[in-house]
Amino acid sequence: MTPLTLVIGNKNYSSWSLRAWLLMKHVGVTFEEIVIVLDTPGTREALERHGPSGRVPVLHHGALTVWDSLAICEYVAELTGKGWPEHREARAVARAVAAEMHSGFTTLRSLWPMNARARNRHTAVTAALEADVERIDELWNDCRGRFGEGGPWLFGAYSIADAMYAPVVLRFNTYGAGISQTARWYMASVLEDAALQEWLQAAKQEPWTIAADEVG
Ligand SMILES: N[C@@H](CCC(=O)N[C@@H](CS)C(=O)NCC(=O)O)C(=O)O
Repeated sequence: MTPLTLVIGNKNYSSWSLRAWLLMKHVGVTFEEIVIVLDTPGTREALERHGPSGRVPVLHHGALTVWDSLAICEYVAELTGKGWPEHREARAVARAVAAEMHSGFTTLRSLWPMNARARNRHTAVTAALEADVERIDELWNDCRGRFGEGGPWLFGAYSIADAMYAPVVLRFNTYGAGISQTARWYMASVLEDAALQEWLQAAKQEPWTIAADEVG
């Protein structure tokens, strides 16, 4: 197969990059990665060299460039036949929860930025933040309850939905979200995942800090 190259941001902070990277690890495709250090004077130029949106992640496959984390996951799912649940109803719900993440939870994303290596951070919990946390908790419970049989993931087997919510798990871990037992159990599965552990080890080694994302 034509080689795949995934362009990502700092592993400690780039939540969108993590989604595409994790999915690619889970479906077992081989790819090269290029890390662009975010929040430096050279960042903009480096980002624009790789994709039209000036954002990461970006996937290069031969002459094709795919930007946007969910579009990359979809493309990799088409290449490999892996990534979405097999059953049509489960697949429809998996797409809905992935889309809900992609287009929503803006309060959670802005008040609790992903900071993979940080622990025991505390921030004021606003009503809007609490509502985002509660909705995610409800959603995880619903997926696990209806579709989780047969594996530890939201739809049993690993899917794009799990990749989409992995950065949320890291945020909950950093800022200490109050969540249900099922949600805590799901978080433990995500945190023990070998691919995520590989990402976290690399994040720990990174020398860069983004002050705006050091919260709590
Ligand atoms: N909707 C896009 C969002 C991508 C995005 O916002 N990426 C951030 C990093 S996580 C970025 O590239 N920021 C540019 C910058 O920091 O200069 C996606 O899903 O890929």
